[in-house]
Amino acid sequence: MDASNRGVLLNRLADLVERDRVYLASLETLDNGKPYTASYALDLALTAKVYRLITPLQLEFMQRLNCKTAKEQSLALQGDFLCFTRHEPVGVCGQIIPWNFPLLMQSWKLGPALAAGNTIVMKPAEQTPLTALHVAQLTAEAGFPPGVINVVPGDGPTAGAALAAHMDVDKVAFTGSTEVGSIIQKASGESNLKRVTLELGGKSPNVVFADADMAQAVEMSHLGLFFNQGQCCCAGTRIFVEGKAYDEFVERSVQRAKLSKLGDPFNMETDQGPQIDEVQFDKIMELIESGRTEGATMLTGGSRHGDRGFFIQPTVFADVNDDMRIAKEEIFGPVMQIMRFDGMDELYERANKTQYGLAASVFTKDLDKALMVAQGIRAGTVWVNCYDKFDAAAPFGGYKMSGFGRELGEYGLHLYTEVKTVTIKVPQKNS
Ligand code: TXE
Repeated sequence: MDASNRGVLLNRLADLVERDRVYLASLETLDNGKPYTASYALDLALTAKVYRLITPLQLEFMQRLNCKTAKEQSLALQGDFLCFTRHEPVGVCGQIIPWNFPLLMQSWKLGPALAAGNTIVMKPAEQTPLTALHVAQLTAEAGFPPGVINVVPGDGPTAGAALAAHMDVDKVAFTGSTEVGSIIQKASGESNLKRVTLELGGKSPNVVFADADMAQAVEMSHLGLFFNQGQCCCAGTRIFVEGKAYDEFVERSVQRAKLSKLGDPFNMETDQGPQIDEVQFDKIMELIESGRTEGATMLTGGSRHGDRGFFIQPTVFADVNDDMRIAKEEIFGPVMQIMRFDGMDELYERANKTQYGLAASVFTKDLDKALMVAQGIRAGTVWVNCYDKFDAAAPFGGYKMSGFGRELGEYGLHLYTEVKTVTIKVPQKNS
């Protein structure tokens, strides 16, 4: 099927996701526990957008590349030869996704892979298979041929590992923990050297300068940490606040955290639902306890909310130092760490002192300073005066142990293609 026809199908899929928006948003909330208002307004809106926007992006990308190669490569090649490159699908792509954004992660993987012409075996997370299965049904309704998209629910160490080790799988795209990312990379090395792209954990620095719009910095930092119950790979979990603004920022952040409403995710007033499961709940509570015993100041939260479900009070720690576990380990829960900094050199060193490099942000009215920080922090994404701004055209992925490869944008499409060079002997070439 050629690229434009694939585009028609992806557009139809976007239409169907929009048609079933209420059903999908309800199913996502039922499965994951995130507030319905967020499922409906954010997850569903962005999911449909990815399926719709990846198509023009991909057509433009293919046209531009093919045009470039026909023109430039033929001329560059010495002697009586013409040369062009084809951008072909990688083949069978295994895609393993996590539970924090089931629909969205599915679209980030399916959209670019299908746009570039691959076939897919996808394994959703064991905690959240429901919406992935409904979308699989929608792909059939949209008209994708049988066998192109296969969604296979199952456990990580069995179904996931089978994909990573399989000799007939040409690529694995994975989003999840850094530990499992290493297992997948190793399985590729020990099987058929399948291509691997990994989007893993993070411990993202969020830098707030004293000259920032403080109301905006507090609100965005709150969102950057507590959104999705704190279960975001790019959560801004290490907040470095410039000395002069430290006390004000801490006080306002605590007030803001206290405003969050926890409870039934189907209640329209709810801001925060339960954590995904007991394993994650226990991990978060244990890290909160470590923050207390290591001497950070806990200003709000710190306990279970209610006695049913895995709800955790929004928690804010101040006076955090870089060596505490809460400053080093990915918590993946509603727990904010605020640290103080004085001076740029100290800032770069401390912000980069992590095995991760997924995202970062900076709040300031001084664009020079913002650009210096954007350059100085080793992370795949830097947001300036905003947080969690995603778009189908903006590539996303990590430095260091946050993984490699990019999803979305032109860079994401590259990673779902192989480049083939075709060289033709001609009788004579003038160039
Ligand atoms: O992740 P796993 P878990 C981080 C976060 C969280 C921690 C553990 O810190 O607390 O990871 O979460 C599949 N071969 N993130 O245990 O196990 C699994 O079935 C192949 C960050 O849920 O990595 C699921 O589909 N696949 C993150 C997916 O991997 C395997 C999102 C993710 O699960 C496998 C989630 C194996 N051996 C957690 N073992 C992010 N980057 O957004 C498991 N899986």
